[in-house]
Amino acid sequence: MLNHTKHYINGEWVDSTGSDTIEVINPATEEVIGKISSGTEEDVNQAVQAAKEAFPSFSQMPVDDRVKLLENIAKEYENRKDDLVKIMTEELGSPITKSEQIHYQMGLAHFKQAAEELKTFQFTEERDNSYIIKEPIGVSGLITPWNFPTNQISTKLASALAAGSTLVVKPASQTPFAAIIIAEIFDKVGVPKGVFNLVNGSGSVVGEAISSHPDIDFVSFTGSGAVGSSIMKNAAEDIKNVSLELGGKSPLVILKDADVKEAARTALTQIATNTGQVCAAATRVIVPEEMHKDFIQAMKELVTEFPVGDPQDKNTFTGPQVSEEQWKTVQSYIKKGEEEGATLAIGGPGRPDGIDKGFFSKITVFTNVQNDMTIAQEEIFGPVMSVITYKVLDEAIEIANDTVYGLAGYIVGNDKEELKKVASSIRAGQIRINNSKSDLSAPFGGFKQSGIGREWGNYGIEEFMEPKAIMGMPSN
Ligand code: TAP
Repeated sequence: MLNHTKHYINGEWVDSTGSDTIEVINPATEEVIGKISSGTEEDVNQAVQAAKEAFPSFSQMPVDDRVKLLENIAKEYENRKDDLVKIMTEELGSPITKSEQIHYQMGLAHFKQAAEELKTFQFTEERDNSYIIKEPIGVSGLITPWNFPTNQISTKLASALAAGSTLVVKPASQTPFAAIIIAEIFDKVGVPKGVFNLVNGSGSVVGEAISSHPDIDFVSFTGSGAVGSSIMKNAAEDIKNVSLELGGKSPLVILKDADVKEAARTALTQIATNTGQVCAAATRVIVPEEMHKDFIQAMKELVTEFPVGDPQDKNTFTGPQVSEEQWKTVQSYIKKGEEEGATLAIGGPGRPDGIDKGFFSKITVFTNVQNDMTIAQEEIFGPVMSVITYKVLDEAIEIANDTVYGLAGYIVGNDKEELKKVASSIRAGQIRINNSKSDLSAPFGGFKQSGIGREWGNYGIEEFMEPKAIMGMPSN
């Protein structure tokens, strides 16, 4: 049992001012694996005070020293690889190979990327009659979700440190242990006291206390739209800056000249990765009418490449949903899809055959989906795909954009003009063509209800800064 009932405040592990705890459950076994403190408003006040006191000095830390700090964090993160991989397999239920290849690696990459960005980051700019300085924004509150425990937290932490801002972080209560390891890493490398503070606890107490705290200048949040909206309302009270990375219902447009098998594999990978618990996942697949039959057939043949099961098994591709609540949500959407008249082509309700414990869903594909059905409009956050057909490309683009979200878009095909047309027409923050690999120096974030602001690379660092314009500065 992992009992971590302390918070990390002002460079020390300290007891909570409250005595309540929150249990953490392994979603594959349904067993309790540990507990954390259910932090209080007073804990947040202490953490904010520490971050506020640390700000004047940390914001002046020379850039070279901040680069060194980020590099040292990356090195120590590598030293903790086994611990991070193990804990994300247990607390999230991520298959062990994916915990390493995706979760561990992405967490590391953001620290390395921020160090590189900082080496060339333009902190000043001269214009005709003004001198512009980018300054750290101040005390920042970071609130992160459970779906990528290291990635979500490290992109924010790396950007905040690179910018020279100090912070208070609250990780998701379902996956707090990876964040605790990151706190241990920060402690080990000697991040100056008060710069980084971690308060565990529920969103309704600790998260609320962060988003409404008068001494927090900026809140960077990743998670659901509903919570994002409530954070924005709290932040509006004292005109705090916010950055929101919210949900998605991203389209995958398959062009008529695409290889059917490649398209089918791409589509399945999108919903099977991280059990569909990916904000940028393509969950609406828009396929030419004449390709539909072959496409579904190809997916039926390929689905065995994505085994669902024990996260400790190296051959597993897809683990359980993170929690019973999330499993029930996914199941209710599958039921809703059937009720609304979509046709089940693969999977369906309940656990996969042979599994009788854990929050496992089947990889599920619906066909005959109309884009106005609930399963095509709402974020399910599970391994569930809606396949929608189109006759002409303009119709595919219209369907792709017919959503309140705009986080990402995907295209499979070869015709250059068509690829360009679709890429420029989808209203979303990131477009990926033919399984192109990720680029952590490029901005990540959403149009429309997918959010406000951008993470990753220099765009992420800018979020933790304010520009200041100075006019009339004597030249010497
Ligand atoms: P949220 O409820 O949005 O939780 C995300 C983070 O916000 C967690 O740290 C949570 O704390 C905290 N939080 C909850 N209520 C808060 C409040 N009133 N004020 C401030 N912070 C608060 O997401 P979830 O429940 O984990 O998942 C629900 C749905 O959100 C999913 O089904 C999915 O659609 C979406 N989601 C999206 C993303 C991304 S990356 N866009 C990630 C996760 C989930 P606790 O953990 O203590 O509740």
